[in-house]
Amino acid sequence: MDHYQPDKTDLFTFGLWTVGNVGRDPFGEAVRRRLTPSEIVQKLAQLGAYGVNLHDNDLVPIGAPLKERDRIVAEFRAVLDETGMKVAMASSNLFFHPVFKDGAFTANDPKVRAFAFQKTLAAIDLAVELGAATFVFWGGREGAETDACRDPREALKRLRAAVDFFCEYALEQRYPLRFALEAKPNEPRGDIYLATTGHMLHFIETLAHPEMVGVNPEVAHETMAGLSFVHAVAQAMEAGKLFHVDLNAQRIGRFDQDLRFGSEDLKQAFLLVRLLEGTAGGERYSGPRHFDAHAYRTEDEAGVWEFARGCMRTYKMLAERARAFDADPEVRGLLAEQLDPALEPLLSGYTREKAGRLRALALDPDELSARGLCYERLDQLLVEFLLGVRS
Ligand code: GLT
Ligand code: MN
Ligand code: MN
Repeated sequence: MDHYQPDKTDLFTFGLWTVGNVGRDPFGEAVRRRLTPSEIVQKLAQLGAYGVNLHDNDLVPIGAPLKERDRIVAEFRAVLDETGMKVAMASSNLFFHPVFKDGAFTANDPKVRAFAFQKTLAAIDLAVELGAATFVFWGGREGAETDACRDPREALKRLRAAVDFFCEYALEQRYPLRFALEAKPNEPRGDIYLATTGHMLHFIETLAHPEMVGVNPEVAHETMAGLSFVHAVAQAMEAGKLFHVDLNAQRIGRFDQDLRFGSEDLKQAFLLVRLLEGTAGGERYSGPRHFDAHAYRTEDEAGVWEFARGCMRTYKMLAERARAFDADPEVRGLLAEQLDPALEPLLSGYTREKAGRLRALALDPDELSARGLCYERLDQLLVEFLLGVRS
């Protein structure tokens, strides 16, 4: 039996736009034919995925008459039922059509904003109809090339008004839906508002219904900003806000590469999977593992499926490596050495008595700093586990 063969319990998902990517870039045309949503669902089911994610227009063309929409949705539902595949997440495409060139919810023209609201209301209905539990907002066009065009504070107010509006709508309709905000620092806009997951986490606390809204961090986006993705995800998890996650790979300082999961910076990928799987003891992330990535432009259709297999296989290999690492007696010993359980209770929950006891402790900073922490050894062990030299 192949240890790394995925199945539905792994909760692996792909956006229709990920394996469906035709390889178009700013310098060249499509290199692959467009796969139909049904083809994608069928093939991913064979490969062991749990489900798919979609934008409204990945399924229903923009402006399609209602009858046409209903026919497409019914056909798609039939393929989902036949394959047992789920729609885990859905979204509204608020970036592709030229109408969104100045943003969607932040556009200066209120008619453009109204169109974005109209489109999103319909996309939310579609998401619920297809059984999606999470609705993502990725505001790719919510930004500016020149900040002379609007006060960024006004943009934030408009974004807040929009998210509040859709929360109210979901509540009124009794939709079992949660919203997840996805940050990105730039591309396609010169600067995108709320550039990182940290920005999003603060923004959420300013909303009317913060409990309905979480984040959807993406490896590539945080890495583009030169930040630690692991720290961003950890902050979201600790706040109970990791509603969804976009996995891919990215080299720092580049355009949004959306590469196959684990294909760059394997060490960060290892630490990320370790965090999500909770192998070091923290709470495990229980949501879908979404690969928001696409195959190299060099690939034909077979290469696309190789890419999809690779994302899932690498995740499972890293999970296995992380479990082995965290079960290793030497690793555990090195981590445990740092701890002093007797002292911990003094370091949280202020009381006057605790403050007094802290003051009375004999702590010699020179003595404390003389001690080596063995992190070189710890990290070398990590590398040896990662390379499979130690198991
Ligand atoms: C787009 C973007 C992704 C987002 C998608 C959701 S669309 O492909 O690059 O990062 O997650 O809207
Ligand atoms: Mn994404
Ligand atoms: Mn991306």
